[in-house]
Amino acid sequence: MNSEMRRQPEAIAEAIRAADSIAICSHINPDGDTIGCALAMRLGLLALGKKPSVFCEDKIPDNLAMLPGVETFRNPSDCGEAFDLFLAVDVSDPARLGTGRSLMERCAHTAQIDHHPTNPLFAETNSVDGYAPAASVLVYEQLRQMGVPMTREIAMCLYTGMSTDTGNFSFSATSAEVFSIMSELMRAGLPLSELSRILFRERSREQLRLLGRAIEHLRFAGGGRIAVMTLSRQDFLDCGALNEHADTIVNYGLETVGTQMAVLAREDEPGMIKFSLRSKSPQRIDDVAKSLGGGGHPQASGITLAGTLREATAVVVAALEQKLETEK
Ligand SMILES: [Mn+2]
Repeated sequence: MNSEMRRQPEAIAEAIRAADSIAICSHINPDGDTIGCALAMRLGLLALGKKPSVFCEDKIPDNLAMLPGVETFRNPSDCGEAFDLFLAVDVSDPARLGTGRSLMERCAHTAQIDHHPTNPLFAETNSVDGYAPAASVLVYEQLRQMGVPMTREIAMCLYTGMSTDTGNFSFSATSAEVFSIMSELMRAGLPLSELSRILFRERSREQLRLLGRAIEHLRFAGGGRIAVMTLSRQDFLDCGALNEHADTIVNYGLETVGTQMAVLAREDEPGMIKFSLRSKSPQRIDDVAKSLGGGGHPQASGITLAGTLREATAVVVAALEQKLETEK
């Protein structure tokens, strides 16, 4: 981890104070944390009398449609304006900004709030804590630092970010800080049971059909310690499903007793294979992801490789098997 990496809420507050118009940018293939951060920050900045706009290159997942302000997201490539400040949230790398990168280059100043240990600190002002379980934790702290009162709407956004990035408060990075923030969100009127149903106990027909396919294709490698699932372009077509419908399927592989690692290979486009990697703590897979040009967290990483589904999967599975072999 970069030794310059630390939380700097005062420095971010200073950058925000000096700005009027602020572009908040989420990462491509958005998840609950990056969207929750952007929308909580938008509400906080509105409360401070600023002019925030939220950006994301990709479609916002359907299960986040209940979040306040979600309809205000714009594609960075549809925006010709420049802003006083560009603020990236939960973005591990400038490439993950997508077309937000050229928006960033047009803005007078840049800042970011993130929690990925691999973050290269790409903004002028960086508040990055590689140990934080969700970027939403840092956004909470930021809003508090700036004196923004907690509201039910902000609580909905921050809960969404914290709960989704911690596997509904179960991953090893889930900290006491998360629960102390949760108690404040509950006092602000967080509709917990309704939101947790939408986020964790409901899925669309397409998602359920796709899950069936992935489990049908489940096989094991590394002497049973690696669960491998694949989804071809044809599987998506047969299920009437979009790429985003596969987003949490990899976790099912890890639910198999005896597995240490799980991988889901999906053919997002013909010849372009996206891998989701998961492992049970303390087993790590981020080093394998990094060695193949990907990145992420110790127990949750991603890789994209060109090739056929079969060839690319063989490369990733061999790298995971080799890691288990060398750690024996
Ligand atoms: Mn995150």
